[in-house]
Amino acid sequence: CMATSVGAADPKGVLQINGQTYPTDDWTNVTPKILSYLGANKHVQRNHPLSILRQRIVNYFYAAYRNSRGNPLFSVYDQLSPIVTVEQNFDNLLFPTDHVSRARSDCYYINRHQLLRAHTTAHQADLIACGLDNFLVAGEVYRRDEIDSTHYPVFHQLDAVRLLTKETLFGRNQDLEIFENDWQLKSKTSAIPETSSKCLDQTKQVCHTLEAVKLMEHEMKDVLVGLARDLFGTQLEYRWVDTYFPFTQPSWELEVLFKGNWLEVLGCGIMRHEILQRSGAHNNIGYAFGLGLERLAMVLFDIPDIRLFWSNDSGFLNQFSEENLQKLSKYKPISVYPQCTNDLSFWLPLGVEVDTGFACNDFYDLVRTVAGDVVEQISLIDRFKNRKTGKSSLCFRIVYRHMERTLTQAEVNDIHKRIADACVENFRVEIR
Ligand code: FA5
Ligand code: MG
Repeated sequence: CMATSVGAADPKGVLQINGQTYPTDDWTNVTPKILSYLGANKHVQRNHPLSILRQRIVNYFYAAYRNSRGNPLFSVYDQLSPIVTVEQNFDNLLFPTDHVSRARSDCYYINRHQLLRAHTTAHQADLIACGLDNFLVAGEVYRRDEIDSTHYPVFHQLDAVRLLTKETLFGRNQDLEIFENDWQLKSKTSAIPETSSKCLDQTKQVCHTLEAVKLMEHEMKDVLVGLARDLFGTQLEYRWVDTYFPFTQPSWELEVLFKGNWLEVLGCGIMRHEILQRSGAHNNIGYAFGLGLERLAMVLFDIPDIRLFWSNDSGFLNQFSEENLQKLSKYKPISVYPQCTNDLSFWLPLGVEVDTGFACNDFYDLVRTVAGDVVEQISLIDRFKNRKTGKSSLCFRIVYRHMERTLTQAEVNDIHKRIADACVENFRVEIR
């Protein structure tokens, strides 16, 4: 019932998505299976753990920031279309043209110009250009990635932007400035010298004053630690880790100590002024952050496997309720069904090299398309080149497990066979 051809779209073809027609080209790599997630909207589904977590975070921001009349300052966008342009996902956010995140092997492209957003930050510049200055964006994002209990090609993010003016940032100290020297006068048109391009650089952007950046950093970190305490409890241990994003500088990740491990919760930073400048917010300074809902929800609800968020099983869904958002219930496994492991080895076509000529992500996508969610994990366990024949061999270990029942060996063998056949057809390999 599912198409088995992955990434090899008809160059003259089109894709129909929600009644809209999109041209495909040699960049198209979105699969029918992936497209089936559009509109699932788990983050707004009643009583779904992702929706409960989203509401908790939104409520925290509503309470943390109010205007003089007592109304929430932040507005929320949680139903924006995940189909975005390369400009929205990358260019507007100042990703260098050769940045690795743009690769076909990492994103789901509809064609050369459009893709399924890889982060909810893709909407940032547009919303600022609309005149918004305090907003949250929640939705699902799509990334081609490895397969295990914490990675899934579709997961959910929540992003935030807060812009301040000189008046809101400095209050009574209006003799302070956001911008160095005459930057404010020039900043509508002049190019901002780049202080960093692709590497870690924790210095402030040259256009900002140190006092503006320090105040922003302080407010942002305060509010984010407050959020982490609201979710994990006031006793929480946390740390800030320096990091790099193309669209913020300086940038940090917040990590929290949970059951003995440091867990990355979110990325954040002072927004690159060029983004604000291009979106008509040249008088503002802003902070932004983005967090992953699944990763937090797995910890907060004790959910052991990321696939459970897609379960329609009432045994799973009935365990959660949004009646009392302050009380997060822990997940109780219904039962654990056995795993079934099968290896798949094949020879690559002559001339295709093991390390350069074969993208494992293509294989993972093909497996997802053919087998769906019964595949729990895939690992590359062996690769070598036969000196005599010149052919290269790969061996993948595939772990099968159904979330709701026991799979029979015959069923697993049948799925395994279909994966092998699809590999022969799509990659012209020879099963060993
Ligand atoms: C981003 O996506 C940035 N757009 C976040 C950001 C926004 C930074 C605004 C600064 C300003 P990153 O790829 O690290 O960054 O993902 C952000 C969060 O999403 C991570 O902290 C993590 O919580 C979650 N996340 C990332 N990858 C995965 C994954 N494969 N599975 C589950 N959660 C993930
Ligand atoms: Mg990260």
